Amino acid sequence: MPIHRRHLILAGAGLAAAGGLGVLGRRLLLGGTPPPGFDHELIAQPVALELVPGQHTPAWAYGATAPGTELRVRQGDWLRVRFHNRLPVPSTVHWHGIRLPLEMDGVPYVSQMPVLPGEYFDYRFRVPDAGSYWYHPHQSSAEQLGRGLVAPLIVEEREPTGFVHERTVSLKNWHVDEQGAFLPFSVPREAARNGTLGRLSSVNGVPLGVVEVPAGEVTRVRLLNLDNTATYRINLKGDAEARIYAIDGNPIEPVPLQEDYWLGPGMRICLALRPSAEGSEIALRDGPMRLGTFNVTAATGQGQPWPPRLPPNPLPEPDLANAETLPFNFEWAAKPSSSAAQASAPSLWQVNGVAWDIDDKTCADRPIARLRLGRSYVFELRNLTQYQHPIHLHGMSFKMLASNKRKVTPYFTDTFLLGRNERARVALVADNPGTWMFHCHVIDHMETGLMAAIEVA
Ligand SMILES: [Cu+2]
Repeated sequence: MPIHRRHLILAGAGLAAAGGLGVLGRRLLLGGTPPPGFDHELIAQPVALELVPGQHTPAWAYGATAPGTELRVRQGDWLRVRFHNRLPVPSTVHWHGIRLPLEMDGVPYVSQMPVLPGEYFDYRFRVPDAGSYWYHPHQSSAEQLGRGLVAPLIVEEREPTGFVHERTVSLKNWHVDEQGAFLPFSVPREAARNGTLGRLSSVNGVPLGVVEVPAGEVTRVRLLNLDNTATYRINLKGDAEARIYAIDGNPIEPVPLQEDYWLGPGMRICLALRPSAEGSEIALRDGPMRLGTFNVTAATGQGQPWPPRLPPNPLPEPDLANAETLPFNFEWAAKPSSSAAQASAPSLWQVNGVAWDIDDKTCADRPIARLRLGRSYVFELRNLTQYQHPIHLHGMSFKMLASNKRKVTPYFTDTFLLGRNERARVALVADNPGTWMFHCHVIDHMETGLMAAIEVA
């Protein structure tokens, strides 16, 4: 299967033509030729984890832990990673939420060929936006993410933000039984509903994990949902004040974290957390269920007031007055397959009447929308199902504008949790040439049809 040459040549070349970017945006996005070499060696490999006491789980990990090695890079700098595949299967790395050239996007047969066992691939790109991101394979995703191939990618602001303390809190459920053995990552009966849930939740890879935060001082807590399926209804129980500073990497005007915040698969929030009393604990919860605990330690004496709003990322502002509106319907579409006996995944969901087939390497040759480079678009997202879907777009961020289910203060994001029967309007500038995946981040929804390609040229 040939790679789309035309896209590889265009990738990175079209950004200069994009309107709406300030000088900073152009400087950050237009990297020119990447410097040779690499700064990080990322090894994907089998690792035995002890998730269940006394039992080994045959996980796959980036490095020695799952979630894997946290990569950190400064906004505007190059991220240069040599990815070594020491797994028994082909894999790729997708950098969730990062606006980058297509050939770095990690989608097999669309942006690159799979990296075979024993091979390596150099990922090199500039990171235009600060915030909390993550990386994972885009191949056999239910199994590869399910076994542990997920990890945080933190892009630091170029200037001090006022936060002195910082913690990364990665959430993931594990599909394991009482002996630590893996259970099926995707079951058709569940894929046809909310998705196949793991049974054992974890915080930074530890069931009921503990994170320490100092008393009376503000800590930046980067909360990442790296799970295949779970939407966590995030709330805190304990004596602490918490404010949301950013959604999916992008700053918002800080607002208190009040009731449950619904954090769908792939989504992130940046919290500022100020606990009161040393020695107390704050439960991090999913609805009524405890996921983990913040243990409040002694003040460090570096206490700071609440930092101001984080600086905005250099995102292009959609031109709504001249934007073309495109409808996207997300539908339930189970139909018996004529080749059901051979099919590895059933066809259950579709976007605009088309179900993605993960076994058909030519699906991306038939994009469901073709956008003109540099133009603005409004996407009308219609969820015609009884289940919620975290809708994610590669290559570009979009601005959430409105919903028929909730009041929206517009904000930029890469993933929007589209509720059951919800209709939402989002807008973007098509400033990044390529063929970009547009899909639900419930992994077994994605693998049973809820994915599409959008072309920008
Ligand atoms: Cu979905």
